[in-house]
Amino acid sequence: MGSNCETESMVSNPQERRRVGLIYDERMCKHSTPDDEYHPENLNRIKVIWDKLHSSGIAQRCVVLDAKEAEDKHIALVHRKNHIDLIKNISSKKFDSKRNKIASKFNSIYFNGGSSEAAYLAAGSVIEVAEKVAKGELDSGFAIVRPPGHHAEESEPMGFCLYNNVAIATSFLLNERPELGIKKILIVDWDVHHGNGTQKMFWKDPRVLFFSVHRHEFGSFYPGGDDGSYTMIGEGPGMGYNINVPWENGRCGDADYLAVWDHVLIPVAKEFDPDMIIISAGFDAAIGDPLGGCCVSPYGYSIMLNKLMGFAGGKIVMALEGGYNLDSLANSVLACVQALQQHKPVAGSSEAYPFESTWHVIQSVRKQLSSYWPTLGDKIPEKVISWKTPQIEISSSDSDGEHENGLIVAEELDKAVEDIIEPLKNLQVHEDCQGQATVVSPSWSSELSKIDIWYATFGSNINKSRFDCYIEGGQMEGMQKPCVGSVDKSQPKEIMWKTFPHRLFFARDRSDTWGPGGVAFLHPESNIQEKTYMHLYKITLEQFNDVLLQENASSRDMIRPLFDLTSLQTIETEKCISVELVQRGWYHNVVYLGKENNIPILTMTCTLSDIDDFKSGKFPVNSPAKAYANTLVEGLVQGKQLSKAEAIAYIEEASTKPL
Ligand code: X5A
Ligand code: ZN
Repeated sequence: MGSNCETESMVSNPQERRRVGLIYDERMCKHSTPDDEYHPENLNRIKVIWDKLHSSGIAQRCVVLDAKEAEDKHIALVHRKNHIDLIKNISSKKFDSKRNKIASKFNSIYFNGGSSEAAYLAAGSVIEVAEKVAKGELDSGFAIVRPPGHHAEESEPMGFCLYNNVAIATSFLLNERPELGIKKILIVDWDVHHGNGTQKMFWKDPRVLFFSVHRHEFGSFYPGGDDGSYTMIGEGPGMGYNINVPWENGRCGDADYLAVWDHVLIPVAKEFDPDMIIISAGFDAAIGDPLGGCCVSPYGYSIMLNKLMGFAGGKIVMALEGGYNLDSLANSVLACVQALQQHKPVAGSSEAYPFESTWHVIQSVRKQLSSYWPTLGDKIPEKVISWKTPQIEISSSDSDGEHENGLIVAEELDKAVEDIIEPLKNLQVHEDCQGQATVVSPSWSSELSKIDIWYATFGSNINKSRFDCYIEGGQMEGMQKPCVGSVDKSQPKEIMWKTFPHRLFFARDRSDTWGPGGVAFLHPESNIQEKTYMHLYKITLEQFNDVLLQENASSRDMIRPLFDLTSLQTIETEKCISVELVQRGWYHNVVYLGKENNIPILTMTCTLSDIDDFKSGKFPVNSPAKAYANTLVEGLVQGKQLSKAEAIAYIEEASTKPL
């Protein structure tokens, strides 16, 4: 029964670093959208991971393996011939003219000349790492691959996935390398999306326990439908060997994932006793991911991983799936590789406790599967479920990385709560809800509505009536279409003018709102030679998010918040934060301009790299459209900052002086 204990060698020398394999190959960067238009699943994902592992010195302590292309006969273990033929040939010249049309027939798929090779390398690299781990040449490994795999079905690429890399490697070990003794494989799919492809491939197979935790929202979250429901438990001999944990809402974080680990995955893993664990390691449930809307920290991932390291003699193979916030992605992978090396989580702490819905989901899953996994039939103690204090793990110093019931002892708790609140204390929180309740509030919008910031405007929003359109909705003269406004339509609590030592300039050649002509930008770096007039509005962080959304012409059904409490804390030291979620927007760079009455002053503009592109002529620098320039002049005059002549000269200078 269960191998939830460490091997002799691990116990005798806990300091000893484990042999961790890594695979990365630049050829996987060549898979891209046909005209290189922006796509979240892009080459930078694996590049930033590779860079981070090197700059931190971690890669140098790993075993770096060469990528390999998968063989068709191994791919054929899970994919049909028509699918293999398609992926094999799609990048060839003779498909040049048909490629886009073929891609459009599938769900969320693009192809270019580099797609085939990347797909073969991704699948082959996961096989390579898995085989080396199975042989014992490596303790564990991480295949840093793209395109991802878990949505790919038997005869259909989908959801950015071409070949199902993890399923191919799993079938390879079970069917092609029986001599290596890997008879039972646990697949843990922690990508924020359901692993529909993998689920189907092992639906009736009791040798593979497929576990997926994902946003589901009753079937409305990608890939949608009932496949990801907890009632999908497998069929025939595979019954009970398919476990879905479907989140009912976004914003799930460390506490939710760890509750599922402690009360579903880990107990089942003990009973299943796998010979190897393969992780469909997407990091789109990470904090700040633009698609996922969840908030798992690198620390959280390292604990999840560390708990799994107690099984299968530590034989863990990780394969990259999703993950679209480059910083979170790189930091999360780094934390995982460190955990693999050291068999302990990285340093850190987590705030908050699981959602109530998380306990409901856990209980539904346990009930659904209790006849297959008797341990799930036990009742979860009421005291565990009814916690009203944050459930925090400070660090995992004991050998199996678990605290009793996931709880921490009382004196540690006080300190841990203090650690969480400390950095947030200096933020101004409204009287009606102070302290801890704010920190652990489950609803981001009500949380952010309690925080004030100054939104400093330098473009047409210096004109109060124009700014009102962003809050109340509506259209003013010269605008091509109405604004939707903010959810919270209350007026700014205070308004004032200030100048800042930054360069104002006009670039781009048209905007949806004002038509042809340049749009105002602020150079993100300060320069004492320069002076920009800004109109400051004291609004809530929630309203600021709505303005960010409108300034970047994004739709409201995007996952929010774009800019949260963590961003607010970070920006005071970092000075700028590029908001991943609206990366294509021109104003996605939030810049910190200091404080006024102890409230942070924020604005939004372009990034420093855009400045380079404006300078090089890659993006145009243009004078403002007439209607737009008039709005600015009017704003400055009405705000009593400048006379009409001075305002015209000010705008004129900003639009003509070279960058
Ligand atoms: C691998 C992965 C997400 C697809 C989302 C499509 N795919 N809207 O994260
Ligand atoms: Zn995903």
